[in-house]
Amino acid sequence: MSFPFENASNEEKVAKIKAIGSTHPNNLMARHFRADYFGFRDESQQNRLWQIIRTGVENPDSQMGAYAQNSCDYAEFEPLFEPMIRDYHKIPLEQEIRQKHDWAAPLSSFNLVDIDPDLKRVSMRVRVGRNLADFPLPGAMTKAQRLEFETLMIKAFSTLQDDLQFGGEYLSLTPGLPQTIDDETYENRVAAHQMFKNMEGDPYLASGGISSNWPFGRGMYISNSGDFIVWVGEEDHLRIMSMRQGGDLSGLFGRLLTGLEKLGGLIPPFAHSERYGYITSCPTNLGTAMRASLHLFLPKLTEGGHNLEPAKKAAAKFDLSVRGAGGEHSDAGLGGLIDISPSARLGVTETEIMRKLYEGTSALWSLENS
Ligand code: DAR
Repeated sequence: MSFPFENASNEEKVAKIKAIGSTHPNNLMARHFRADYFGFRDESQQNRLWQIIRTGVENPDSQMGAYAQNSCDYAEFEPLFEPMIRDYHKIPLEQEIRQKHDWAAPLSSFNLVDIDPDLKRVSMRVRVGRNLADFPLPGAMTKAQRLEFETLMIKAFSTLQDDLQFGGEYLSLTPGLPQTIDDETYENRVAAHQMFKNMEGDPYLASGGISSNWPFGRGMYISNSGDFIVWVGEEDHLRIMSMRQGGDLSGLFGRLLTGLEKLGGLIPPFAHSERYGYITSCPTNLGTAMRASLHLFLPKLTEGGHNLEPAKKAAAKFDLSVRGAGGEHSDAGLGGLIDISPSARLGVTETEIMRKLYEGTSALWSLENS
């Protein structure tokens, strides 16, 4: 039976969190939680605090263990969030947290074929998370707010779909809309790695309220060219991404930036702070809110695809994270196909992320072929 947190006393709540911290030392919420957090806050703030940390209490194996519920939470609950953010993003106490943005990649293009002509058909993807300042974050949205948000995005997409470079269509999961797709179409789009998976199956998101009211207010815009996609209503309000085969990382980033600027001109402002950059549900995504990744066949560094650990260990030296080609919590694919991505999101710029991906790929490719 799950811990009856809502009815527990402050002392019982603190004891539970400390117990998680001792059995799951990597749960950053439990690691940094302070006993007085429940003490000095009024009841409404205590309820908000519980909604923020609930995911880390109900899922002790969490990596971060907290999801912001409103854009203001990072400021209002700073004593809780800052130590977790510094720990995860490896920002020492003496270094000020002040996110900078820079997409201006140097003239020399980052093209993987410069590393090896064999890398001419690599699957690359770069995405950014964005949330509108005018709405609660996904964990705290009501069904009505999710539908209101989707209606706002459908209006913006009705303009974007006439754009020469980004024309496309919006596919909705909300029942009863003109854009609603059937289950088969949805499953096909998921299998094609275009649409996001059913979020109800993710216990971390469920505890954080992020998958509530599924599938209402969820959908995807895809350009006719298929290389520009916007997820609506996933872990953040929007996940805006460019995905291509090939090696031209600079072209991929340029495509995303142009699409992001066009879409941004059609909708209200994004939630952003001087300190934390673009505000996201999960503290792991703050800053650039960017995840740039590519799929590489590394049979040697994955022991034929049976063990991610050697690849993870090698990649960590270049500030890269490794996951299976099937996404978060998946294993290596056939032939040792893995997904590599720079770990840093906060305290680095967009261009630095692109450079880390390029240079890290070069280093791993050399190790694989040495
Ligand atoms: N389950 C969350 C995931 C953290 C990072 N991944 C995200 N945000 N998709 C955890 O705290 O482990």
